[in-house]
Amino acid sequence: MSATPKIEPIGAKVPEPRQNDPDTLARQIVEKLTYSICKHPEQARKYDWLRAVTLVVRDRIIDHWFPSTDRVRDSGDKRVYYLSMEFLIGRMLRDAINNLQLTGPIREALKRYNVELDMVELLEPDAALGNGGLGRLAACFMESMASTGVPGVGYGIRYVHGFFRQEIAEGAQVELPETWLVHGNPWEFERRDSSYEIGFGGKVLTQQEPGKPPRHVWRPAERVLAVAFDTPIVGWRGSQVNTLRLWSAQAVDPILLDAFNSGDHIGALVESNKAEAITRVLYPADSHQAGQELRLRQEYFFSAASLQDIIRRHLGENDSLDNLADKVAIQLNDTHPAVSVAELMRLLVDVHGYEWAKAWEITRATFGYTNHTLLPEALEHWPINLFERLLPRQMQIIYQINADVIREASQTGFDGAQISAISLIDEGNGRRVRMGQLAFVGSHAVNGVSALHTELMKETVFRNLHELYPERIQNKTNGVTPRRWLMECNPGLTGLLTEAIGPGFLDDIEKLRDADGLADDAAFREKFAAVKRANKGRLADLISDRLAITIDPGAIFDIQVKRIHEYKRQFLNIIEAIALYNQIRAHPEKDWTPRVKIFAGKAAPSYVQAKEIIHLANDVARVVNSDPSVRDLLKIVFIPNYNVSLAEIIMPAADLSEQISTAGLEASGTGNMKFALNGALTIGTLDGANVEMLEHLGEDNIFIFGLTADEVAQRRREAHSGRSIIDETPLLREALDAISAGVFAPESPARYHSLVSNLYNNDWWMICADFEAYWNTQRELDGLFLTQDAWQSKAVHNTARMGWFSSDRSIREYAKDIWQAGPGKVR
Ligand code: GL7
Ligand code: PLP
Repeated sequence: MSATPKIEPIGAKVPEPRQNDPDTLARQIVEKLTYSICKHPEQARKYDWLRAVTLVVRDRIIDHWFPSTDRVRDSGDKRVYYLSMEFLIGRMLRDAINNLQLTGPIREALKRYNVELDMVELLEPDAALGNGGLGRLAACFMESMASTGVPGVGYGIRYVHGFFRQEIAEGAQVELPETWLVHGNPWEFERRDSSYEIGFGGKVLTQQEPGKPPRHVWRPAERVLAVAFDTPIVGWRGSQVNTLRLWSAQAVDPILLDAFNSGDHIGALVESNKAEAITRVLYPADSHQAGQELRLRQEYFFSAASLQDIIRRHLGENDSLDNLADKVAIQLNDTHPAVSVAELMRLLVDVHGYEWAKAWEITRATFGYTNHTLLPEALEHWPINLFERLLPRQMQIIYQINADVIREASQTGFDGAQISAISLIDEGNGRRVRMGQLAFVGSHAVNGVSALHTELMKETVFRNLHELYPERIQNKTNGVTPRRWLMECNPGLTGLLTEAIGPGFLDDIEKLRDADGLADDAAFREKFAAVKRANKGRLADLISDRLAITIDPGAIFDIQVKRIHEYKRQFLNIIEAIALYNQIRAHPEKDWTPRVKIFAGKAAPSYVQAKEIIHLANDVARVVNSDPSVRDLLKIVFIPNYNVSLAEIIMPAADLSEQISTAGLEASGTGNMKFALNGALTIGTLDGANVEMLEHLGEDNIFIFGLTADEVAQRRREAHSGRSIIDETPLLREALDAISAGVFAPESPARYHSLVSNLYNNDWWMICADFEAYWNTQRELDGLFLTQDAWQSKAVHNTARMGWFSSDRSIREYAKDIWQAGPGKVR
């Protein structure tokens, strides 16, 4: 018998470090084309190049991914799990190439085949698994955790259809399905070995043994499978690669074979369709609760899968769950994953046999909760009967938590009104579970996302809970990643800054401060303005290609891009545009500063007023843009389908950023930060993070107007309406009259009657109240733009002073104050 050949133990061979020179990269790209895509370079189509380049980059990420994962496991360091229903990532290739610093060599390698890297990058679909600010923040946080060395794992949902594609037809929004996965997704790895059963419905069995607390066993009526898909998130300079794990729902039995064989071909697939529906689409509701059963299923599905995964990993490395909170921090991104609090209690008590009090201690020490909005319509609460039917054991647990909290409150001397305010059950509204209260009591730290928002949390929605647990609320002001939102989207400015202050700011964005003095340097200002001008040219080209509207890059680019919402007040901006239009026509002899007003943003499909606002913007644009009497002094543009990739072109091209929400209602904003970082001046209210921007920028470098949050609250208490203001403000009255008279919608003059009558009767969003201050500030900005030196000097100060608003800073604060993970170890 011949001897068995000796097999090298797995892992004995570490791959040679890869070379990153253009020759090697070119060879490897062709290798991928040949062996992974099966094409000759001569035959390769555009998408083949995208795939080949992605695979080459991916190999290099994997080289960093293994050691990152091993390092965390071997060190026993605490891991941070970021649970979020949304990750609005956008394209990934440019980010990965930038962070691995391969831009130059890959560009060079592709040139050998006459292929442009920029063209290839633009083919990638946006991963739009989020609605807006909240989801985009989660994406910035994932990148910053990798860049600052926090061992973070993101958990979310792998929606087949992300945020809908918006088209504008005859001025109105049309929603179309988004299909980011049609060309496959080379970034993700399906992990069938990490799949879990998730239950719904059924009943709870209670076993009572004498002298012992009752034991509860949940017997779900339905089960679906959660299957993991992993995407690597590579940090700056490739230092660390973290994992984004997204769950996909599948049926436990993919087909009911008996039904199929007996001829019921559709019935055979019913289970499978029902299961897959859970992760089919992202709910397009931003800042208001979707309120449907499928949404609650989504929330529980991804929370339960993530917790099972976390516990399995923990028990693979530790003897018990006793030390869970020492090794694991779980951050709840808004209340969407708040059911996790009840689910972890269920796992600890029912499955792992912990006593209630001990389980509660572990749970509270493990969770942190971030609140992202105070808008009442956004606060999640579920009807008790729905909750009970879908999650019967979790409902029992919530009742028990509630009883404990109420007991504690009574002992503290809370009265009936205070107790009903903190109760997890809303008794006044058809009996509902309040998810904000559940997240609050189940977490050791609760945070707001800007200083103002955090103070308002203490005074409003969580007033009584704050009184009961006064140490729990803290502030963590949002931030944005400077890699995507400066280096990648604005290479011109990045190059100029590197030349002027050296490359130090690339590793520590707060070093941008070194550029502050350059605001007084005329030669620098000129170069700064030239970069802006080139970026405006790029946006003007996009607008000309997509909309056949010609705009002048010499005009002020005045931009408001964000979700369309009444509180964000796009309507105020449009009314100001109409008033300006009227004035230009009435006084053609005046020295008007040319302006292009640019809008973009999606409305939730069921949000009637938001859709009317989009329609109005488009109607006004049509009339103004075709009126020869305003010449090039005013243009209005609505760019359809706002998404991350469009934002990357828009942010660097803005002169003026519109952050004009009704004070007290925008929790933070992050678009405001991206604009200012790229040298736009802000016109804004004292709301969200604008307040802190004012502190960092200085009052000469930001244009604040309007009512404060306190004044808004006061007016609302006084039942303010717009009527008298409209009567006394001719500019405003004439603009509203024009809308009401159908000047912008001659085919349907009544189209905007309800929008306008709301201003007369109520003015809930303080549009009339703030109109005059807004108008005056805009005219001040007109004057400033004519003195370019002064404008550009302020613009330079904006870029130089925005470093603090980096998500690296936010993440370091979370790591230190909430997660107790990685500080000291945070690079
Ligand atoms: C939001 C806030 O509205 C927004 O101001 C904030 O910047 C963002 C991230 O913290 O969170 N809250 C919310 O529900 N959505 C947001 O964008 C949808
Ligand atoms: N949507 C997209 C695509 C974004 O890039 C951003 C932030 O830049 C937002 C929404 C949030 O914008 P805002 O903070 O202005 O609401």
